[in-house]
Amino acid sequence: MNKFYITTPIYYVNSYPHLGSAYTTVAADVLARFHRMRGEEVFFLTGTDEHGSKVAEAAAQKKTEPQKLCDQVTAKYEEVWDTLKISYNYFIRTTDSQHAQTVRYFLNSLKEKGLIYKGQYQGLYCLGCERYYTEKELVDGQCPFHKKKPISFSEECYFFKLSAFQEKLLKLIRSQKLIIEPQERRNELLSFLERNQLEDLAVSRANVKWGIPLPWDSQQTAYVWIDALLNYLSGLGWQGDSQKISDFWPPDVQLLGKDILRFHLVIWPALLLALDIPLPRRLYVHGFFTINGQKMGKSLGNALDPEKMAEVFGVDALRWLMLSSFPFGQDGDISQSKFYDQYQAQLANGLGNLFRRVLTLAAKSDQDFTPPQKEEKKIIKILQQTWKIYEKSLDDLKFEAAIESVRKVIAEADRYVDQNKPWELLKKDFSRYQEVIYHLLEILRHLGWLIRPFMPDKSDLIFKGLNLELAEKKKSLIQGKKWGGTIFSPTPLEEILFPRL
Ligand code: ME8
Repeated sequence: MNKFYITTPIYYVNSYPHLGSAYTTVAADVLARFHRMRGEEVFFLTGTDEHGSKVAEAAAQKKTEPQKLCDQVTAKYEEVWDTLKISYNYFIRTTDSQHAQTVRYFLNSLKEKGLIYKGQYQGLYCLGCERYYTEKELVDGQCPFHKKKPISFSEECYFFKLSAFQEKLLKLIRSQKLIIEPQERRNELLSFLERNQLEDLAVSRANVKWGIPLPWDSQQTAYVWIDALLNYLSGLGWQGDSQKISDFWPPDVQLLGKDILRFHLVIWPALLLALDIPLPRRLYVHGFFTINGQKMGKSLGNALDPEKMAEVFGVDALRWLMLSSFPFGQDGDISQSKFYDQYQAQLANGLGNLFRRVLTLAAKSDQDFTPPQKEEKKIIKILQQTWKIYEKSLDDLKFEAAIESVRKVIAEADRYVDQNKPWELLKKDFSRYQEVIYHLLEILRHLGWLIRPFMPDKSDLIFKGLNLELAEKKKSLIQGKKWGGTIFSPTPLEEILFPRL
C-alpha cells in the first residue's frame, strides 16, 4: 500500500490557536483525508512547539510554570483540532521525553561528525520569532513580522556549520531534487542563496533555561528551532538510527507558512544532509489569512477564533470556506461577512439547495431509480473531467481549484434540473422523469465523494439521504467515481444540509 507522510508546523504554545493557525492544519487534514480516500496509508503529524524563551516569558507573565502553560495550551490545541475534525495520526509535543532523546541524539551525531563548534554570538534577536536578524533584514529597525525592535544580544554558544551546505542546497534546489513550491517561493530562496553567504547557525542558548539541555554541556539548551524541526523525525518514533527511520520517511508533503520559510527550506534540509538522511519530497509554502491586509495573529489582536467561527458556520462548512476563498500559495483577506456570502452562495443556495431539490423530486415516486437505457453522455463526460481536474488540483495543493471544479458540477446539475423540469415530466412522461432523476441522484452520489475530504460529515449526510451510507463507505475511490450501476431508493431527510444562517 502506498504510504503518505504529511506534516504541519508545530504550534507555539505562547498563545491559543486562531483561524490562521488552523489554516495550515485544515489544509493538511484535507490532503490526509484525500490520500486515505485513495486507499493510501497516511501518517499525518501535527503538534506543539513548547520550548524556548517565548514560552518561558509567557508563563512568567501568567505567573505559572512553563510546563503548566504548555499542558494548558496544548490541551486547547487538541480540543480545537478535535472540533475541526483534524484526523492526525500523532500529536507530537516537544516536551515529550522521547522527543528530547531524539534531539540529544541528533545533536550528538552532528558533533561527532565535526559539524558543531563553540563560539561567541552577537546579534539582534527577535523574541517573537526566536531568531537573530541582520540589520538588512529589519524594516525600519523592526522585525518585519512582529513590528518590534529586536534586542541586542551577545552570548557564548555552540554553532552548526550551516555554511558548509550552501552549495549542496543550491544544487539540490536547482536540479529539483528538493522541491519547493509554489514556484515564486523557490525562486525567492534561490536568489537569497545566490546572493548571500550562509552564516553558521547558533544551535544552543546559554541563557534560555526552558529547553532541552545539550548532551555534552548541560549549561546550554538546544535552540528552540532545532528542537522544533526535529519533531518531524521524533514524531515517527525515530530514535537515532539514520539507516532505518520509518517506512513513512521521507515526508511526502511538509506544509508551512511563509514566515518560517528559511527554517524549513535552508536549516531543515541542511540538518538532514548533515546526517545523510533523505530529504522531504516536497515543501509547500502557503500564504497568510489577512484581515484588512494585515497578517492575522495574536500579536496584532486581529485573530478570529476557530471555535466561534465553527459555531456560526458549522465545522464542515468552515473547513470548505477556509480553503475556497483564495489560492493556497497566496495571501488572502478574509472576514466573517465574506465567509457568510460564500456560505450562502456556494453551500446553502448551491449544494444544499440542489440536494433538497433532488430528494424532494425523487420522493414523488415510490419506485426505485435504476440505471436507465439512455445515458446523458454530456453529464458523464463532465464528471469524468471533474474527477481529473479535482485529483490533479489536490495533488498540486490547489484546494481552491478542486473546490471550483466541484462547484461547476453543482451548477451543471442545477441547469439540468431547470432544463428538464422533472416536476412536469412526472405528469407527462414518467420514464423520462425517472431517467432525469437517476442522473441527478448519481451526480449527488459523486458530489458525496468529491466533498468528502473537505466536509466528511456532510458527505455522510448526502450518502444517508441517498440511502447508501453503508454501501458507499465500503467502496474504494476507483469504484466510487465510476458512473452508473447504482440502484437508488432515496429517503427524504429531516436534516438540512446547510441551514440558512
Ligand atoms: O511558527 N495565516 O509556530 P506558530 C496563515 N512553532 N497561516 C498562519 C497565520 C495566518 N494568519 N498565522 C500563523 C511556529 N500561521 C513554529 C513552527 S515548525 C518546526 C515550528 C501559520 O504557532 C504559520 O505560518 O507561530 C505557521 O506555518 C503555523 O501557523 C504555526 O505558527
